[in-house]
Amino acid sequence: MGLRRRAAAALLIGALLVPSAVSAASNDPRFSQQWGLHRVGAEFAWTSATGGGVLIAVIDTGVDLNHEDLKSKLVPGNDFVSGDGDASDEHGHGTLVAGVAAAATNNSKGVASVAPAAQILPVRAINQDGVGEPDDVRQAIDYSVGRAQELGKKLIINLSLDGLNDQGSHPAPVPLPLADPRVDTAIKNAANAGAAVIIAAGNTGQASTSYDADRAGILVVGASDRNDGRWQFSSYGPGLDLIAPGVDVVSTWWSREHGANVYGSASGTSISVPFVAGTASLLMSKGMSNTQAADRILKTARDLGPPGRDNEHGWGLLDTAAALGVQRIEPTQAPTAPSRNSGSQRPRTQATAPAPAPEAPVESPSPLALEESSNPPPELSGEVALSSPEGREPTRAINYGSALLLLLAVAGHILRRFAPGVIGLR
Ligand SMILES: [Ca+2]
Ligand SMILES: [Ca+2]
Repeated sequence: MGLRRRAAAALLIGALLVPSAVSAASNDPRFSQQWGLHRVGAEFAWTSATGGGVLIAVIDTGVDLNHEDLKSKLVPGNDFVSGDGDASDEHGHGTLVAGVAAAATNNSKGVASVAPAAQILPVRAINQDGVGEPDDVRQAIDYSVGRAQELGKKLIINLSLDGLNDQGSHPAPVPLPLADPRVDTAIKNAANAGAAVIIAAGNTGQASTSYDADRAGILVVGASDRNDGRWQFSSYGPGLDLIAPGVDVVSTWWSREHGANVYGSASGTSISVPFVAGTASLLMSKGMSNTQAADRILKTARDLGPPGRDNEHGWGLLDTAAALGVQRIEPTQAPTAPSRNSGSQRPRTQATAPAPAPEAPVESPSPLALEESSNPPPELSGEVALSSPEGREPTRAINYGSALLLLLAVAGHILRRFAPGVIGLR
C-alpha cells in the first residue's frame, strides 16, 4: 500500500520522525474550519501527546469562565486589573487565545485545540479596552509561576501582548516595547524557573518585534496566512523566532453583545502565539524542559523563504506534528508530496474535513464549512474591524449556521486606544 511505502520512506528521512498509526480526528463541529490546526498537524501530534500535566497561563483580558468549550479546562486564576480575583473576560481577546491553545477537544462542541489535555490558568492583566499596565503584567507573570508550583505542573506563559507608547499608539520602530524592565525581568525569571514563555511578535507589519527573545525557553511568534506566507501586519526582524497560523483562526470567543458560548474568528500575531504555546505544552508533557521544548519547536519548524533562519519567517512555520516526531499520514495526500523543507510546499490540509481514520472512535467532523460572503459583514462592537490580509482576500464572513456573522481582526492598528497604558493586545 501507498501508506506503507510512505511510512517506510519517512523512517529513512530521519530517526526522529515516527509515523503515526492513525490521525486522531476530533468530533468538534468546527474542527473542519480550523485550517491552522490542520496546517500544523495537531491531529497527528495528538497520537503522541495531548498536554496533560501542563498549565498554560493566559495572561490577557481574562477568559470566559463559563464557556461551554473552556470551563472544564480552567483552574482558578486571578485578576490583576480589578484585584477581585475574578478572571472573567471583559473584552474577548483572552477567550480567543485560550481556545486555540486548549479548548475542550473531542467533546462534540465548538472547536478543537492544540493541547487538548493541558489546563488553562486565566490571568487578567489587560482591561476591557485592551490596555494594561506593565506592573499588572509583571504581577501576573510572577503569580503564574507560583501557581504552577503550587499545582505541581509545568508552565507555559502565553503573552499575546505588546507595548504601546504614552500616546497609546504602537511604538514601531522603537524596538522591544515588552522590554519594560518590570515585565522583562518577570519574563526572564519565569524562564529561569522553567516556564516556556511565548510572546507575540506584534502587528505593526514593520521590522521590529515586540520582544527579542535572546534567551532559552522564550519564543517570539509572528503570524502566517493560509498560503504559509508572513501575514502582512505581522512584525518581523531579528527578534522573530518563528511564525504560526494567524489569519482567520476560529476559536472560542466572548463579547458582551453576543452572550454565552460564542465562537469567533481572529487574525493577528496574538492568535498565533497559542499555537506555539499548545505545542510547547505537548512537548513538556512528554518530559521536555522549557528550553528543550523551545529548541525542538525551532528545529522542526518548516523552513520558508531563504534557506535557514530569515527575518520574515524566523526559523519557519510551526510544525506541531514534526515537533512531536510524528509523521503525517494523510490518506488524501498525493504520493509525491513535497519534502518538509520545500519552500513552495502548498497546503495539504486546507480547511477541508480530514478523512477520519477507520479505527478512530469518533464521528466524522461535521460538514460545516466556511461560507464566504461577498458583502462586508456588519459592524460589530467597537474594537472589531475588518482586515484584508495581503489585499487578496476580500472581507470574509463566517456563517456558523446561526444568525451570527462574525469577523474579528485582533490587529494592533485597529485597537481602541485610551489612557496611557503601555501594554496592548496583539
Ligand atoms: Ca470542543
Ligand atoms: Ca527560511
